Amino acid sequence: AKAEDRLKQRIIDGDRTGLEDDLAQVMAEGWKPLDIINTLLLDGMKVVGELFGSGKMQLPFVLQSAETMKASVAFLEPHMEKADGQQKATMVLATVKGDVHDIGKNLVDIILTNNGYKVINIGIKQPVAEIIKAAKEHKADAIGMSGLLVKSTVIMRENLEEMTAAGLDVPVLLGGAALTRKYVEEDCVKAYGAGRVAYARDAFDGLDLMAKVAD
Ligand code: B1M
Repeated sequence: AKAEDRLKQRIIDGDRTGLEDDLAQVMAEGWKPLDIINTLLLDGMKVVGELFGSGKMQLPFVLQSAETMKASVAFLEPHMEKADGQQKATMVLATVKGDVHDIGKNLVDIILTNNGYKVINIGIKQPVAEIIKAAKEHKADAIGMSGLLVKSTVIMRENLEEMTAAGLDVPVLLGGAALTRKYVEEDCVKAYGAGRVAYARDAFDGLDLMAKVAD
């Protein structure tokens, strides 16, 4: 098989032996690190999600796939193009309470950081109080909340209600597989206010939105 196909299969199989050689080979063939992630690796992760969702793959194997994804991103990250110049604006970024999924969140971190933003990544399972605290402490220009579980979409709306109650006036970006644009633009906007909360379909969408709110 070609290194491209092997990489996708490595994510599905959670197979890390020789991973770096394949990544290096694909880069030598002219692939850009972010394109490797967005096409080859995320294609593999999509298959993992389907197998997991249909009961054909068990959790420990999904974890191996996630670890392979993380190792790949860590290997590719130093090879990504970086904008120079001063830091443009600050985002406090978290995966919401009760949710451990962080691959998408960490991609958002990498892409914003490489484009000159300062990202305060406070991690997974973050209660809203921690997000608000960090936003105040770091004088955030934006807050990013990620979450992949259906449950997390409800938590996000509740968080927005609490942020409103706390008098917070920081634009919020929401992202994650279980969200829909409709849910964000209808329910979440009701909880936090029009023009203050936006839906990011993927990490690049997040970058565009960050540029709009912060520059
Ligand atoms: Co979980 N899991 N998982 N899981 N897992 C999903 C989400 C699921 C859809 C799988 C399925 O059933 N098909 C399902 C959710 C079902 C639901 O809620 N309806 C699910 C489940 C059920 C669970 C557990 C409950 C399983 C269990 O314990 N029985 C459990 C939950 C634990 C918890 O959170 N409390 C669990 C655990 C895990 C692992 C730990 C094994 C592992 C996560 C490891 C980790 O992240 N460190 C895992 C994985 C890997 C997945 C799938 C297979 C892949 C997720 C992923 O990393 N995708 C996932 C299937 C799926 O998503 N369809 C699944 C790649 C990543 C880059 O995509 O994070 O969506 P994503 O990010 C995208 C966009 O969404 C967006 O940008 C990225 C692309 O550029 N984005 C943002 C995300 N956040 C953003 C923020 C932004 C902007 C854009 O701005 C702020």
